[in-house]
Amino acid sequence: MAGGTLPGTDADDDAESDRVVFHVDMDCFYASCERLRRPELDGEPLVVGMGYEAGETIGAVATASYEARAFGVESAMPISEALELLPRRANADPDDPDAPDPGEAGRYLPVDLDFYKEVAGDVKAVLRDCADVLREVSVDEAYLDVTDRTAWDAAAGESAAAGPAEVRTLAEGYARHVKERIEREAGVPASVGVAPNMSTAKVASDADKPDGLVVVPPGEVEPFLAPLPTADIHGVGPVTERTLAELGIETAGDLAAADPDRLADELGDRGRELYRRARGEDDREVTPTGLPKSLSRESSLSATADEERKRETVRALAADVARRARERGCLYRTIGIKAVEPPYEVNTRARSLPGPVDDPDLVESVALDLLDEFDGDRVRKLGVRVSKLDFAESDQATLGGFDAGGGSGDAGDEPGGRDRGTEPRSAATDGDGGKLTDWVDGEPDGADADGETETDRRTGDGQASLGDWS
Ligand code: TTP
Ligand code: MG
Repeated sequence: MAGGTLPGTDADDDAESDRVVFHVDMDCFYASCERLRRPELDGEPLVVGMGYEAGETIGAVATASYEARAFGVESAMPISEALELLPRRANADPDDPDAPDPGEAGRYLPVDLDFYKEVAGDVKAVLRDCADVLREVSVDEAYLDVTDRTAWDAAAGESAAAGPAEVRTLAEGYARHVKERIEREAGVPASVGVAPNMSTAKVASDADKPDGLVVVPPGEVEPFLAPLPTADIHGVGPVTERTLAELGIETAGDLAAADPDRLADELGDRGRELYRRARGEDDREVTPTGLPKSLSRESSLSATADEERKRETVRALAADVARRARERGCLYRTIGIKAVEPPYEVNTRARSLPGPVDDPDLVESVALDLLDEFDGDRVRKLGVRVSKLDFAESDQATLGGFDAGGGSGDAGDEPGGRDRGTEPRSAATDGDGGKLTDWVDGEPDGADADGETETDRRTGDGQASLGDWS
């Protein structure tokens, strides 16, 4: 019977369980992007990270292909440890008796975030096309509300007499379609979790990686979660996991059966939230990705004091940022630059304007003007940012008469000011030691207290601004 409702899923009297939420998480994303442009790396142990180039000593794994994970290599691991587990293929000389066995060696590549963002753009284009509401969480992860595009009904030809877990649903078919489109149009593999709420969809996408498709129909959520270790519940990191273990709570089932007051005593409000998640209760709506607070673009250079090179870079960055602002229909009231001097001295300068503008020439001239302060200085990274954004409809195209030449180095009301701070090091760094701003996942409110977050943690499932500098 086509369109039969699954047993135990009479959604009519429960609007919440009627929702169909997908969580899409790309498989070993940076490594898959590298394979897209170097297909010869398919099937090879591949590590993407930094710190293994000549002269580098510190660095971390950004990601490892599943073949490299079989050797124990994992994200955020120091590169030195990864190299012990999986020697570098370049050192695997068949004529050298002391060299590693080529069959036991891997390829190591540096991070090329710009390229991964391009690929992510292709993925997002598919997702936008397939979702009623799309919430982008990071460069490789998103939630889709597809309730109006599909349903929990059994697919044509499926018998609703089977158990819900066995029946193929329309939702599963749609998820397969989305997965295939991503693979075809962006060229990289994704894992998809399908569930009636966000937190279960998130767990489901992770449950059968890589190339996973796990469907958890309403009515199956609690039994699906129950046997999983608490660490699999979104928001439980190593510290919380230990706290829970001390309470005798090892699985999501234990958590679901625990006393919520006791959990609240130990973990505060998060305790109750995790309790609800373990029971499959999560009524958060999939809301569209929040508007950014700033738009920025930065570019790494091999350290240079060459003025023309620096100015050219800033011009290009300014044009890019201004174009993106215009595309998004947003005005800005602050224009800033960032100049990183080797090794990690981060300088930010910004100037506030009297009013909001959309004026690419002004972005360029203010950015170049701010750059003057670094005349003669060697820089290894430059950035341009517009902030104090205003997305309201407006025709205020330019701000005639603004004196771009005045007050060089005015810190305005931006963070950074004249201080020369040290750039925070993160486990996730781009090829030049800078922070990545785009990949970190959110956890439930307060999860940072767990101490298991990366330096660049963004909270609230991607609510924080895009491209913010710290
Ligand atoms: P993840 O989705 O956590 O990992 P992944 O896509 O590499 O692998 P999986 O198949 O398990 O999803 O992160 C997405 C990208 O973010 C990852 O490819 C590289 C980057 N990243 C870091 O740079 N550092 C980190 O510590 C982690 C976890 C990810
Ligand atoms: Mg991923």
